[in-house]
Amino acid sequence: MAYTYDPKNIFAKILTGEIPNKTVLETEHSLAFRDIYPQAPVHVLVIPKGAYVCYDHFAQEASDAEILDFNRVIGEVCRMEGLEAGGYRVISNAGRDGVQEVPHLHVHILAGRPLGRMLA
Ligand code: IU
Repeated sequence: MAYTYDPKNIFAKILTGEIPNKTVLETEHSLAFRDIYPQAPVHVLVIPKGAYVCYDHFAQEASDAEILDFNRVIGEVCRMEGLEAGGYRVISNAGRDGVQEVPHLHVHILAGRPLGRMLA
């Protein structure tokens, strides 16, 4: 499948600095920042800096270094936010059925309240 990345999406603008964000952690290949409409006491989004729409796009085109960094940042944010004891949820919405609003790969890290069976 050919992936079409929209360079004007909101997370692309966050990456260029056009739109401000509350950064939690930034590395060479990834950025973690607080969701502007938090659905839990902790709601952090982690995105790769590269132009990837979703996980399957990332898996196909990203370098090993980008994939390693992205996954490490997810775990590191959980550690930095002190989520080990209470637990957390990591979720990524993709495409139409996944109800993905922003077409730049991101995972949600949710924590700080019982999350029940909610998906995000
Ligand atoms: P989704 O998985 O694509 O549905 O999630 C997009 C998230 O991006 C959603 O939780 C929004 O609150 C969040 N968000 C944001 O943090 N900053 C923004 O400027 C916009 C959306 I627009």
